[in-house]
Amino acid sequence: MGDRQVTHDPAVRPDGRDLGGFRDDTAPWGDLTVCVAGAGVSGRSVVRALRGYGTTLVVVDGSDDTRARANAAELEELGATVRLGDADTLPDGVDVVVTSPGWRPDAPLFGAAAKAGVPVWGDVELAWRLRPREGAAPWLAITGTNGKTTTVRMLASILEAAGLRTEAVGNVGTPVLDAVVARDADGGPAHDVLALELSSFQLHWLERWTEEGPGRLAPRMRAAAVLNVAPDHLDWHGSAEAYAADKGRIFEGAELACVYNTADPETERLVREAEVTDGCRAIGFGLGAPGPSGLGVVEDLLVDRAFVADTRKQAVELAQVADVVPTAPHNVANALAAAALARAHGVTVTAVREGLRAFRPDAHRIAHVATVDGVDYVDDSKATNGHAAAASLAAYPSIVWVAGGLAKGAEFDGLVSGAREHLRAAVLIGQDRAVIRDALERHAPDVPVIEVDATDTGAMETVVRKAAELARPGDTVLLAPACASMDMFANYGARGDAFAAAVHGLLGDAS
Ligand code: UMA
Repeated sequence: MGDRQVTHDPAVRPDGRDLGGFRDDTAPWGDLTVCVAGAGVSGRSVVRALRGYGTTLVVVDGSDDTRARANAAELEELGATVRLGDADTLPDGVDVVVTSPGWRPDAPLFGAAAKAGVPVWGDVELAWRLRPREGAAPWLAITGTNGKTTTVRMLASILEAAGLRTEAVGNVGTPVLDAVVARDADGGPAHDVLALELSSFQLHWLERWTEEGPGRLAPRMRAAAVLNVAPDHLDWHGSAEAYAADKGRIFEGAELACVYNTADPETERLVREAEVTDGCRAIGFGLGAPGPSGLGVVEDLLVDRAFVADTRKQAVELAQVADVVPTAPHNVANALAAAALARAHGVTVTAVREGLRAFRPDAHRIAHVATVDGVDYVDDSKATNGHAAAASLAAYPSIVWVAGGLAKGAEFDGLVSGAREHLRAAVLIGQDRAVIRDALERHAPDVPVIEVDATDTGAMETVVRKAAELARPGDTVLLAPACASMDMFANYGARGDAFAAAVHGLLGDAS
Protein backbone atom coordinates (compact mmCIF):
# COMPACT_ATOMS: atom_id res chain seq x y z
CA MET A 1 0.00 0.00 0.00
CA GLY A 2 1.56 3.29 -1.08
CA ASP A 3 1.15 6.68 0.58
CA ARG A 4 -1.05 8.59 -1.82
CA GLN A 5 -2.89 11.86 -1.59
CA VAL A 6 -6.26 11.97 -3.36
CA THR A 7 -7.48 15.13 -5.06
CA HIS A 8 -10.81 15.92 -6.65
CA ASP A 9 -9.87 18.12 -9.61
CA PRO A 10 -11.92 17.92 -12.78
CA ALA A 11 -10.24 15.94 -15.50
CA VAL A 12 -10.31 15.83 -19.27
CA ARG A 13 -10.39 12.29 -20.64
CA PRO A 14 -7.63 11.10 -22.96
CA ASP A 15 -10.13 11.07 -25.85
CA GLY A 16 -10.66 14.80 -25.34
CA ARG A 17 -14.19 14.60 -23.96
CA ASP A 18 -14.42 16.55 -20.75
CA LEU A 19 -16.50 14.10 -18.78
CA GLY A 20 -14.32 14.79 -15.74
CA GLY A 21 -16.69 17.60 -14.86
CA PHE A 22 -19.47 15.04 -14.51
CA ARG A 23 -18.56 14.18 -10.97
CA ASP A 24 -21.67 15.01 -8.94
CA ASP A 25 -25.38 15.73 -9.28
CA THR A 26 -24.82 19.39 -10.19
CA ALA A 27 -23.15 18.59 -13.56
CA PRO A 28 -25.11 19.34 -16.78
CA TRP A 29 -26.31 15.75 -17.24
CA GLY A 30 -29.05 16.99 -19.56
CA ASP A 31 -26.40 17.83 -22.18
CA LEU A 32 -25.44 14.19 -22.63
CA THR A 33 -26.70 11.43 -24.88
CA VAL A 34 -26.19 8.15 -23.02
CA CYS A 35 -26.37 4.65 -24.51
CA VAL A 36 -27.56 2.27 -21.76
CA ALA A 37 -26.35 -1.29 -22.40
CA GLY A 38 -28.96 -3.70 -21.03
CA ALA A 39 -32.62 -3.31 -20.09
CA GLY A 40 -32.30 -5.48 -16.94
CA VAL A 41 -32.12 -4.45 -13.29
CA SER A 42 -29.08 -2.17 -13.71
CA GLY A 43 -30.09 -0.60 -17.04
CA ARG A 44 -33.49 0.33 -15.68
CA SER A 45 -31.86 2.01 -12.67
CA VAL A 46 -29.67 4.05 -15.06
CA VAL A 47 -32.76 5.32 -16.89
CA ARG A 48 -34.59 6.08 -13.62
CA ALA A 49 -31.57 8.01 -12.33
CA LEU A 50 -30.86 10.10 -15.46
CA ARG A 51 -34.36 10.83 -16.75
CA GLY A 52 -34.91 13.63 -14.23
CA TYR A 53 -31.91 15.49 -15.66
CA GLY A 54 -33.23 15.49 -19.20
CA THR A 55 -30.44 13.23 -20.46
CA THR A 56 -31.14 11.69 -23.89
CA LEU A 57 -31.31 7.94 -23.23
CA VAL A 58 -31.00 5.14 -25.79
CA VAL A 59 -31.26 1.63 -24.33
CA VAL A 60 -29.93 -1.33 -26.32
CA ASP A 61 -30.52 -4.99 -25.44
CA GLY A 62 -29.67 -8.14 -27.38
CA SER A 63 -32.86 -9.95 -26.29
CA ASP A 64 -36.23 -9.52 -27.90
CA ASP A 65 -38.36 -11.88 -25.82
CA THR A 66 -41.46 -11.25 -23.69
CA ARG A 67 -39.43 -10.13 -20.68
CA ALA A 68 -37.30 -7.76 -22.77
CA ARG A 69 -40.42 -6.24 -24.35
CA ALA A 70 -42.03 -5.69 -20.94
CA ASN A 71 -38.83 -3.95 -19.77
CA ALA A 72 -38.73 -1.89 -22.96
CA ALA A 73 -42.32 -0.72 -22.46
CA GLU A 74 -41.45 0.44 -18.92
CA LEU A 75 -38.37 2.30 -20.19
CA GLU A 76 -40.20 3.97 -23.07
CA GLU A 77 -42.75 5.22 -20.59
CA LEU A 78 -39.87 6.88 -18.74
CA GLY A 79 -38.84 8.64 -21.95
CA ALA A 80 -36.02 6.39 -23.19
CA THR A 81 -35.66 5.12 -26.75
CA VAL A 82 -35.26 1.32 -26.70
CA ARG A 83 -33.67 -0.92 -29.34
CA LEU A 84 -34.21 -4.65 -28.81
CA GLY A 85 -32.52 -7.51 -30.63
CA ASP A 86 -29.48 -5.49 -31.72
CA ALA A 87 -26.92 -4.89 -29.01
CA ASP A 88 -23.87 -4.75 -31.24
CA THR A 89 -23.88 -1.33 -32.91
CA LEU A 90 -23.44 2.04 -31.27
CA PRO A 91 -26.39 4.42 -31.73
CA ASP A 92 -25.56 7.80 -33.33
CA GLY A 93 -24.49 10.80 -31.28
CA VAL A 94 -23.64 8.95 -28.07
CA ASP A 95 -21.36 10.70 -25.54
CA VAL A 96 -20.96 7.79 -23.13
CA VAL A 97 -22.06 4.16 -22.81
CA VAL A 98 -23.28 3.04 -19.38
CA THR A 99 -23.20 -0.74 -19.24
CA SER A 100 -24.93 -3.32 -17.08
CA PRO A 101 -22.41 -5.52 -15.26
CA GLY A 102 -23.13 -8.80 -17.07
CA TRP A 103 -21.96 -7.54 -20.48
CA ARG A 104 -18.63 -9.08 -21.39
CA PRO A 105 -15.76 -6.68 -22.12
CA ASP A 106 -15.39 -8.17 -25.61
CA ALA A 107 -19.00 -7.33 -26.60
CA PRO A 108 -19.07 -5.73 -30.09
CA LEU A 109 -20.82 -2.63 -28.69
CA PHE A 110 -17.71 -1.75 -26.71
CA GLY A 111 -15.48 -2.29 -29.73
CA ALA A 112 -17.69 0.18 -31.61
CA ALA A 113 -17.51 2.62 -28.67
CA ALA A 114 -13.71 2.38 -28.50
CA LYS A 115 -13.49 3.03 -32.25
CA ALA A 116 -15.66 6.13 -31.87
CA GLY A 117 -13.68 7.33 -28.80
CA VAL A 118 -16.75 6.95 -26.58
CA PRO A 119 -16.03 5.95 -22.97
CA VAL A 120 -17.79 3.03 -21.27
CA TRP A 121 -18.82 3.30 -17.62
CA GLY A 122 -20.46 0.72 -15.41
CA ASP A 123 -23.66 1.58 -13.57
CA VAL A 124 -21.65 1.82 -10.34
CA GLU A 125 -19.25 4.32 -11.96
CA LEU A 126 -22.27 6.41 -12.95
CA ALA A 127 -23.59 6.13 -9.39
CA TRP A 128 -20.30 7.52 -8.07
CA ARG A 129 -20.51 10.44 -10.51
CA LEU A 130 -24.14 11.18 -9.60
CA ARG A 131 -23.50 11.43 -5.86
CA PRO A 132 -24.86 14.61 -4.32
CA ARG A 133 -22.34 17.43 -4.05
CA GLU A 134 -23.44 18.04 -0.44
CA GLY A 135 -23.56 15.27 2.16
CA ALA A 136 -22.99 12.22 -0.09
CA ALA A 137 -23.08 8.95 1.84
CA PRO A 138 -19.67 7.27 2.03
CA TRP A 139 -19.34 3.75 0.59
CA LEU A 140 -18.35 0.67 2.59
CA ALA A 141 -17.83 -2.08 0.03
CA ILE A 142 -17.47 -5.85 -0.01
CA THR A 143 -16.42 -8.28 -2.69
CA GLY A 144 -15.22 -11.88 -2.71
CA THR A 145 -16.07 -15.11 -4.47
CA ASN A 146 -18.38 -16.28 -1.70
CA GLY A 147 -20.21 -14.84 1.28
CA LYS A 148 -20.53 -11.29 0.00
CA THR A 149 -24.33 -11.09 0.00
CA THR A 150 -24.54 -12.40 3.57
CA THR A 151 -21.72 -10.11 4.70
CA VAL A 152 -23.17 -6.96 3.13
CA ARG A 153 -26.50 -7.66 4.80
CA MET A 154 -24.74 -8.22 8.14
CA LEU A 155 -22.96 -4.91 7.62
CA ALA A 156 -26.24 -3.11 6.92
CA SER A 157 -27.74 -4.67 10.06
CA ILE A 158 -24.80 -3.36 12.13
CA LEU A 159 -25.02 0.12 10.60
CA GLU A 160 -28.76 0.20 11.29
CA ALA A 161 -28.13 -0.83 14.90
CA ALA A 162 -25.82 2.19 15.08
CA GLY A 163 -28.77 4.41 14.15
CA LEU A 164 -27.45 5.19 10.67
CA ARG A 165 -29.70 5.47 7.61
CA THR A 166 -28.31 2.79 5.32
CA GLU A 167 -29.11 0.10 2.76
CA ALA A 168 -27.40 -3.00 1.34
CA VAL A 169 -27.03 -2.26 -2.38
CA GLY A 170 -25.24 -3.45 -5.53
CA ASN A 171 -24.95 -7.07 -6.60
CA VAL A 172 -27.23 -7.99 -3.67
CA GLY A 173 -30.13 -6.79 -5.85
CA THR A 174 -30.94 -3.10 -5.23
CA PRO A 175 -28.92 -1.06 -7.74
CA VAL A 176 -26.43 1.39 -6.21
CA LEU A 177 -27.92 4.17 -8.37
CA ASP A 178 -31.35 3.86 -6.75
CA ALA A 179 -29.79 4.55 -3.35
CA VAL A 180 -27.52 7.36 -4.57
CA VAL A 181 -30.35 9.38 -6.11
CA ALA A 182 -32.79 8.79 -3.22
CA ARG A 183 -33.61 11.91 -1.19
CA ASP A 184 -35.14 12.39 2.27
CA ALA A 185 -38.15 14.57 3.07
CA ASP A 186 -35.91 17.67 3.25
CA GLY A 187 -34.37 17.01 -0.17
CA GLY A 188 -31.05 15.85 1.27
CA PRO A 189 -29.41 12.43 0.65
CA ALA A 190 -31.60 9.63 2.00
CA HIS A 191 -28.65 7.66 3.44
CA ASP A 192 -25.85 8.36 5.91
CA VAL A 193 -23.69 5.50 4.61
CA LEU A 194 -24.11 2.72 2.02
CA ALA A 195 -23.16 -0.95 2.29
CA LEU A 196 -22.15 -2.10 -1.21
CA GLU A 197 -21.82 -5.64 -2.53
CA LEU A 198 -19.72 -5.37 -5.68
CA SER A 199 -19.26 -8.25 -8.11
CA SER A 200 -16.08 -8.70 -10.13
CA PHE A 201 -18.09 -7.51 -13.16
CA GLN A 202 -19.09 -4.28 -11.45
CA LEU A 203 -15.53 -3.67 -10.30
CA HIS A 204 -14.23 -4.27 -13.81
CA TRP A 205 -16.45 -1.47 -15.13
CA LEU A 206 -15.21 1.14 -12.64
CA GLU A 207 -12.74 3.74 -13.80
CA ARG A 208 -9.23 2.94 -12.62
CA TRP A 209 -8.22 5.06 -9.67
CA THR A 210 -4.89 6.79 -10.21
CA GLU A 211 -3.06 9.52 -8.40
CA GLU A 212 -3.00 11.74 -11.49
CA GLY A 213 -5.26 12.29 -14.50
CA PRO A 214 -8.90 11.32 -15.04
CA GLY A 215 -8.55 8.38 -12.67
CA ARG A 216 -8.42 10.78 -9.75
CA LEU A 217 -12.20 10.95 -9.97
CA ALA A 218 -12.72 7.20 -9.92
CA PRO A 219 -14.84 5.67 -7.17
CA ARG A 220 -13.08 5.13 -3.91
CA MET A 221 -14.40 3.37 -0.86
CA ARG A 222 -14.28 4.68 2.68
CA ALA A 223 -13.38 1.09 3.59
CA ALA A 224 -13.38 -2.10 1.51
CA ALA A 225 -13.11 -5.85 2.07
CA VAL A 226 -12.21 -8.84 -0.10
CA LEU A 227 -13.56 -11.94 1.67
CA ASN A 228 -11.90 -14.64 -0.44
CA VAL A 229 -10.77 -15.29 -4.00
CA ALA A 230 -11.36 -18.63 -5.76
CA PRO A 231 -11.75 -19.23 -9.49
CA ASP A 232 -15.16 -18.08 -10.77
CA HIS A 233 -16.56 -16.36 -13.87
CA LEU A 234 -13.44 -17.40 -15.81
CA ASP A 235 -15.30 -17.30 -19.14
CA TRP A 236 -16.12 -13.62 -18.53
CA HIS A 237 -12.75 -12.45 -17.19
CA GLY A 238 -10.59 -14.67 -19.40
CA SER A 239 -8.30 -15.94 -16.61
CA ALA A 240 -8.07 -16.42 -12.85
CA GLU A 241 -5.49 -13.60 -12.74
CA ALA A 242 -7.79 -11.13 -14.50
CA TYR A 243 -10.65 -12.11 -12.17
CA ALA A 244 -8.51 -11.54 -9.05
CA ALA A 245 -7.18 -8.25 -10.45
CA ASP A 246 -10.73 -6.97 -10.96
CA LYS A 247 -11.64 -8.01 -7.40
CA GLY A 248 -8.58 -6.12 -6.12
CA ARG A 249 -9.79 -2.90 -7.67
CA ILE A 250 -12.17 -2.47 -4.73
CA PHE A 251 -9.12 -1.35 -2.70
CA GLU A 252 -7.90 1.31 -5.14
CA GLY A 253 -7.94 4.71 -3.49
CA ALA A 254 -9.52 3.36 -0.27
CA GLU A 255 -9.62 5.99 2.44
CA LEU A 256 -9.59 4.31 5.85
CA ALA A 257 -9.24 0.53 5.70
CA CYS A 258 -8.52 -2.38 3.34
CA VAL A 259 -9.89 -5.52 4.98
CA TYR A 260 -8.49 -8.95 4.04
CA ASN A 261 -8.91 -12.58 5.12
CA THR A 262 -5.87 -13.90 7.01
CA ALA A 263 -6.78 -17.44 5.82
CA ASP A 264 -6.62 -16.38 2.14
CA PRO A 265 -3.19 -15.01 1.14
CA GLU A 266 -4.57 -13.82 -2.20
CA THR A 267 -6.77 -11.26 -0.43
CA GLU A 268 -3.74 -9.93 1.46
CA ARG A 269 -1.74 -9.74 -1.77
CA LEU A 270 -4.48 -7.61 -3.32
CA VAL A 271 -4.18 -5.18 -0.40
CA ARG A 272 -0.39 -5.02 -0.74
CA GLU A 273 -0.68 -4.21 -4.43
CA ALA A 274 -3.37 -1.56 -4.05
CA GLU A 275 -2.66 2.14 -4.27
CA VAL A 276 -4.62 3.70 -1.46
CA THR A 277 -5.15 7.03 0.25
CA ASP A 278 -2.57 8.25 2.74
CA GLY A 279 -3.40 6.83 6.17
CA CYS A 280 -5.46 3.87 4.93
CA ARG A 281 -4.86 0.78 7.10
CA ALA A 282 -4.64 -2.93 6.24
CA ILE A 283 -6.92 -4.89 8.58
CA GLY A 284 -6.88 -8.71 8.68
CA PHE A 285 -9.77 -10.85 9.90
CA GLY A 286 -9.64 -14.55 10.71
CA LEU A 287 -10.87 -17.33 12.96
CA GLY A 288 -7.75 -17.38 15.18
CA ALA A 289 -6.59 -14.93 17.85
CA PRO A 290 -6.09 -11.54 16.15
CA GLY A 291 -2.72 -9.88 15.75
CA PRO A 292 -2.36 -6.12 16.12
CA SER A 293 -4.63 -4.38 13.57
CA GLY A 294 -6.75 -7.51 13.27
CA LEU A 295 -10.14 -8.92 14.18
CA GLY A 296 -10.45 -12.55 15.26
CA VAL A 297 -11.79 -15.10 17.69
CA VAL A 298 -10.59 -15.76 21.25
CA GLU A 299 -12.37 -18.72 22.86
CA ASP A 300 -16.06 -17.99 22.27
CA LEU A 301 -15.68 -14.27 21.56
CA LEU A 302 -15.30 -12.07 18.47
CA VAL A 303 -12.47 -9.67 19.30
CA ASP A 304 -11.23 -6.40 17.77
CA ARG A 305 -7.55 -5.42 18.10
CA ALA A 306 -7.64 -2.95 15.22
CA PHE A 307 -9.96 -0.14 16.23
CA VAL A 308 -8.64 0.46 19.76
CA ALA A 309 -6.39 3.17 21.14
CA ASP A 310 -3.32 0.92 21.52
CA THR A 311 -3.33 -1.99 19.07
CA ARG A 312 -0.32 -3.59 20.76
CA LYS A 313 -1.87 -3.86 24.21
CA GLN A 314 -5.62 -3.50 23.85
CA ALA A 315 -8.49 -5.58 22.50
CA VAL A 316 -12.25 -5.18 22.77
CA GLU A 317 -14.92 -7.86 22.82
CA LEU A 318 -17.38 -7.36 19.94
CA ALA A 319 -19.83 -10.23 20.39
CA GLN A 320 -20.12 -13.89 21.29
CA VAL A 321 -19.56 -16.44 18.53
CA ALA A 322 -23.08 -17.68 19.35
CA ASP A 323 -24.46 -14.27 18.33
CA VAL A 324 -23.67 -15.20 14.70
CA VAL A 325 -26.40 -17.32 13.05
CA PRO A 326 -25.69 -19.88 11.64
CA THR A 327 -22.51 -20.31 13.69
CA ALA A 328 -20.65 -22.06 10.84
CA PRO A 329 -16.93 -21.08 10.62
CA HIS A 330 -17.25 -19.33 7.26
CA ASN A 331 -20.16 -17.29 8.61
CA VAL A 332 -18.19 -16.21 11.69
CA ALA A 333 -15.50 -15.00 9.28
CA ASN A 334 -18.18 -13.06 7.36
CA ALA A 335 -19.29 -11.44 10.63
CA LEU A 336 -15.71 -10.37 11.41
CA ALA A 337 -15.35 -8.77 7.97
CA ALA A 338 -18.63 -6.88 8.37
CA ALA A 339 -17.55 -5.77 11.85
CA ALA A 340 -14.19 -4.55 10.51
CA LEU A 341 -15.87 -2.29 7.93
CA ALA A 342 -18.33 -0.94 10.48
CA ARG A 343 -15.58 -0.30 13.05
CA ALA A 344 -13.50 1.49 10.39
CA HIS A 345 -16.51 3.79 9.94
CA GLY A 346 -16.57 4.49 13.70
CA VAL A 347 -19.43 2.23 14.73
CA THR A 348 -19.50 1.26 18.42
CA VAL A 349 -18.92 -2.21 19.83
CA THR A 350 -22.50 -2.27 21.14
CA ALA A 351 -23.94 -1.62 17.66
CA VAL A 352 -21.77 -4.40 16.18
CA ARG A 353 -23.13 -6.85 18.74
CA GLU A 354 -26.75 -5.73 18.32
CA GLY A 355 -26.50 -5.75 14.53
CA LEU A 356 -25.09 -9.27 14.45
CA ARG A 357 -27.76 -10.51 16.88
CA ALA A 358 -30.53 -8.98 14.77
CA PHE A 359 -29.26 -10.47 11.51
CA ARG A 360 -30.79 -13.57 9.91
CA PRO A 361 -29.39 -15.10 6.69
CA ASP A 362 -31.29 -15.27 3.40
CA ALA A 363 -33.00 -18.33 2.07
CA HIS A 364 -31.06 -20.71 -0.25
CA ARG A 365 -27.89 -20.70 1.88
CA ILE A 366 -27.54 -24.16 3.42
CA ALA A 367 -31.26 -24.00 4.26
CA HIS A 368 -32.82 -27.18 5.66
CA VAL A 369 -35.97 -27.81 3.62
CA ALA A 370 -37.41 -30.98 5.18
CA THR A 371 -36.66 -34.48 6.41
CA VAL A 372 -38.43 -37.21 4.40
CA ASP A 373 -38.06 -40.89 5.31
CA GLY A 374 -34.97 -40.11 7.42
CA VAL A 375 -33.25 -38.17 4.63
CA ASP A 376 -32.45 -34.46 5.08
CA TYR A 377 -33.00 -32.18 2.08
CA VAL A 378 -30.80 -29.06 2.08
CA ASP A 379 -31.02 -26.11 -0.34
CA ASP A 380 -27.69 -24.38 -0.98
CA SER A 381 -28.71 -23.08 -4.39
CA LYS A 382 -26.55 -20.02 -3.67
CA ALA A 383 -23.49 -22.30 -4.11
CA THR A 384 -23.05 -21.14 -7.72
CA ASN A 385 -19.34 -22.04 -7.97
CA GLY A 386 -17.02 -24.83 -6.88
CA HIS A 387 -15.59 -22.92 -3.92
CA ALA A 388 -19.02 -22.45 -2.33
CA ALA A 389 -20.11 -26.02 -3.15
CA ALA A 390 -16.94 -27.40 -1.51
CA ALA A 391 -17.78 -25.70 1.81
CA SER A 392 -21.26 -27.17 1.62
CA LEU A 393 -20.15 -30.71 0.66
CA ALA A 394 -17.66 -30.71 3.56
CA ALA A 395 -20.48 -30.10 6.05
CA TYR A 396 -22.31 -33.47 5.61
CA PRO A 397 -20.90 -37.03 5.85
CA SER A 398 -23.06 -38.86 3.29
CA ILE A 399 -24.55 -36.89 0.44
CA VAL A 400 -26.65 -37.34 -2.65
CA TRP A 401 -25.33 -34.34 -4.50
CA VAL A 402 -27.57 -32.36 -6.85
CA ALA A 403 -25.35 -30.28 -9.13
CA GLY A 404 -25.01 -28.69 -12.54
CA GLY A 405 -26.15 -25.68 -14.55
CA LEU A 406 -23.87 -23.11 -16.18
CA ALA A 407 -20.24 -23.88 -15.30
CA LYS A 408 -18.94 -20.44 -16.37
CA GLY A 409 -15.73 -22.02 -17.70
CA ALA A 410 -14.87 -23.75 -14.42
CA GLU A 411 -13.44 -27.26 -13.92
CA PHE A 412 -14.49 -29.49 -11.06
CA ASP A 413 -11.61 -31.92 -10.54
CA GLY A 414 -10.49 -30.37 -7.24
CA LEU A 415 -14.04 -30.11 -5.96
CA VAL A 416 -14.89 -33.75 -6.73
CA SER A 417 -11.62 -35.24 -5.47
CA GLY A 418 -11.98 -33.23 -2.22
CA ALA A 419 -15.60 -34.31 -1.69
CA ARG A 420 -15.28 -37.95 -2.88
CA GLU A 421 -15.52 -39.48 0.62
CA HIS A 422 -18.78 -37.66 1.29
CA LEU A 423 -20.63 -38.70 -1.86
CA ARG A 424 -23.23 -41.47 -1.89
CA ALA A 425 -24.41 -40.51 -5.39
CA ALA A 426 -24.89 -37.54 -7.71
CA VAL A 427 -27.82 -36.29 -9.75
CA LEU A 428 -26.75 -33.87 -12.47
CA ILE A 429 -28.79 -31.28 -14.31
CA GLY A 430 -28.35 -28.38 -16.66
CA GLN A 431 -26.37 -27.32 -19.68
CA ASP A 432 -22.84 -28.05 -18.43
CA ARG A 433 -23.55 -31.18 -16.39
CA ALA A 434 -21.12 -33.22 -18.52
CA VAL A 435 -18.20 -31.25 -17.08
CA ILE A 436 -19.13 -32.45 -13.58
CA ARG A 437 -19.89 -35.98 -14.83
CA ASP A 438 -16.42 -36.21 -16.37
CA ALA A 439 -14.80 -35.03 -13.13
CA LEU A 440 -16.79 -37.67 -11.21
CA GLU A 441 -15.69 -40.37 -13.68
CA ARG A 442 -12.06 -39.34 -13.17
CA HIS A 443 -12.00 -38.92 -9.38
CA ALA A 444 -14.96 -40.83 -7.96
CA PRO A 445 -15.71 -43.63 -10.45
CA ASP A 446 -17.62 -45.70 -7.87
CA VAL A 447 -20.15 -42.96 -7.16
CA PRO A 448 -23.42 -43.62 -9.04
CA VAL A 449 -24.36 -40.71 -11.32
CA ILE A 450 -27.75 -39.98 -12.83
CA GLU A 451 -28.11 -37.28 -15.46
CA VAL A 452 -31.47 -35.61 -15.90
CA ASP A 453 -31.64 -34.52 -19.50
CA ALA A 454 -34.32 -31.86 -19.26
CA THR A 455 -34.01 -28.11 -19.20
CA ASP A 456 -37.56 -27.15 -18.30
CA THR A 457 -38.08 -25.93 -14.74
CA GLY A 458 -40.25 -29.01 -14.03
CA ALA A 459 -37.07 -31.09 -14.30
CA MET A 460 -36.40 -30.45 -10.62
CA GLU A 461 -39.22 -32.84 -9.68
CA THR A 462 -37.48 -35.63 -11.58
CA VAL A 463 -34.16 -34.67 -9.97
CA VAL A 464 -35.56 -34.85 -6.44
CA ARG A 465 -37.32 -38.17 -7.11
CA LYS A 466 -34.11 -39.72 -8.45
CA ALA A 467 -32.17 -38.33 -5.47
CA ALA A 468 -34.76 -39.79 -3.07
CA GLU A 469 -34.34 -43.23 -4.69
CA LEU A 470 -30.57 -43.09 -4.23
CA ALA A 471 -30.56 -41.76 -0.63
CA ARG A 472 -30.61 -43.91 2.51
CA PRO A 473 -31.82 -42.86 5.98
CA GLY A 474 -29.22 -40.56 7.57
CA ASP A 475 -28.11 -39.18 4.19
CA THR A 476 -28.43 -35.59 3.01
CA VAL A 477 -29.75 -34.68 -0.42
CA LEU A 478 -27.82 -31.50 -1.03
CA LEU A 479 -28.54 -28.97 -3.76
CA ALA A 480 -25.10 -27.35 -4.08
CA PRO A 481 -24.93 -26.90 -7.86
CA ALA A 482 -21.42 -25.38 -8.21
CA CYS A 483 -22.92 -23.67 -11.27
CA ALA A 484 -25.08 -20.70 -12.15
CA SER A 485 -28.79 -21.29 -12.67
CA MET A 486 -29.72 -19.17 -15.67
CA ASP A 487 -29.81 -22.04 -18.20
CA MET A 488 -32.97 -23.32 -16.50
CA PHE A 489 -34.14 -20.75 -13.96
CA ALA A 490 -34.50 -16.97 -13.62
CA ASN A 491 -31.92 -17.02 -10.79
CA TYR A 492 -30.54 -19.18 -7.97
CA GLY A 493 -33.54 -18.27 -5.80
CA ALA A 494 -35.97 -19.73 -8.33
CA ARG A 495 -33.80 -22.87 -8.54
CA GLY A 496 -33.87 -23.27 -4.74
CA ASP A 497 -37.63 -22.68 -4.68
CA ALA A 498 -38.14 -25.36 -7.35
CA PHE A 499 -36.03 -27.79 -5.27
CA ALA A 500 -38.01 -27.01 -2.10
CA ALA A 501 -41.33 -27.38 -3.95
CA ALA A 502 -40.25 -30.77 -5.30
CA VAL A 503 -39.19 -31.88 -1.79
CA HIS A 504 -42.56 -30.79 -0.41
CA GLY A 505 -44.11 -32.82 -3.22
CA LEU A 506 -42.29 -35.88 -1.82
CA LEU A 507 -43.64 -35.03 1.64
CA GLY A 508 -47.13 -34.98 0.15
CA ASP A 509 -46.50 -38.44 -1.31
CA ALA A 510 -45.17 -39.71 2.02
CA SER A 511 -48.12 -38.48 4.12
N1 UMA B 1 -27.64 -8.34 -22.19
C1 UMA B 1 -27.36 -8.12 -23.53
N2 UMA B 1 -26.13 -8.47 -24.01
C2 UMA B 1 -25.18 -9.03 -23.22
C3 UMA B 1 -25.46 -9.27 -21.84
C4 UMA B 1 -26.72 -8.93 -21.37
O1 UMA B 1 -28.18 -7.59 -24.26
O2 UMA B 1 -24.08 -9.33 -23.70
C5 UMA B 1 -28.94 -7.89 -21.65
C6 UMA B 1 -29.87 -9.01 -21.23
O3 UMA B 1 -30.72 -9.40 -22.28
C7 UMA B 1 -30.63 -8.38 -20.07
C8 UMA B 1 -29.67 -7.37 -19.49
O4 UMA B 1 -28.65 -7.14 -20.46
O5 UMA B 1 -31.80 -7.71 -20.49
C9 UMA B 1 -29.10 -7.95 -18.21
O6 UMA B 1 -27.98 -7.25 -17.76
P1 UMA B 1 -27.06 -7.95 -16.64
O7 UMA B 1 -26.77 -9.36 -17.03
O8 UMA B 1 -25.92 -7.09 -16.32
O9 UMA B 1 -28.05 -8.09 -15.36
P2 UMA B 1 -28.90 -7.05 -14.50
O10 UMA B 1 -30.34 -7.44 -14.65
O11 UMA B 1 -28.58 -5.64 -14.80
O12 UMA B 1 -28.44 -7.47 -13.01
C10 UMA B 1 -27.13 -7.07 -12.56
C11 UMA B 1 -26.43 -8.25 -11.90
N3 UMA B 1 -26.32 -9.36 -12.88
C12 UMA B 1 -25.11 -9.75 -13.32
O13 UMA B 1 -24.08 -9.26 -12.95
C13 UMA B 1 -25.11 -10.88 -14.31
C14 UMA B 1 -27.20 -8.71 -10.68
O14 UMA B 1 -26.43 -9.71 -10.01
C15 UMA B 1 -27.35 -7.54 -9.71
O15 UMA B 1 -28.15 -7.94 -8.59
C16 UMA B 1 -28.01 -6.37 -10.43
O16 UMA B 1 -27.27 -6.01 -11.60
C17 UMA B 1 -28.09 -5.11 -9.53
O17 UMA B 1 -26.80 -4.61 -9.26
C18 UMA B 1 -26.89 -11.07 -10.16
C19 UMA B 1 -25.71 -12.00 -10.44
O18 UMA B 1 -25.93 -13.13 -10.86
C20 UMA B 1 -27.57 -11.54 -8.86
N4 UMA B 1 -24.46 -11.58 -10.19
C21 UMA B 1 -23.29 -12.40 -10.41
C22 UMA B 1 -22.97 -13.24 -9.18
O19 UMA B 1 -23.43 -12.89 -8.08
O20 UMA B 1 -22.23 -14.25 -9.33
C23 UMA B 1 -22.09 -11.48 -10.68
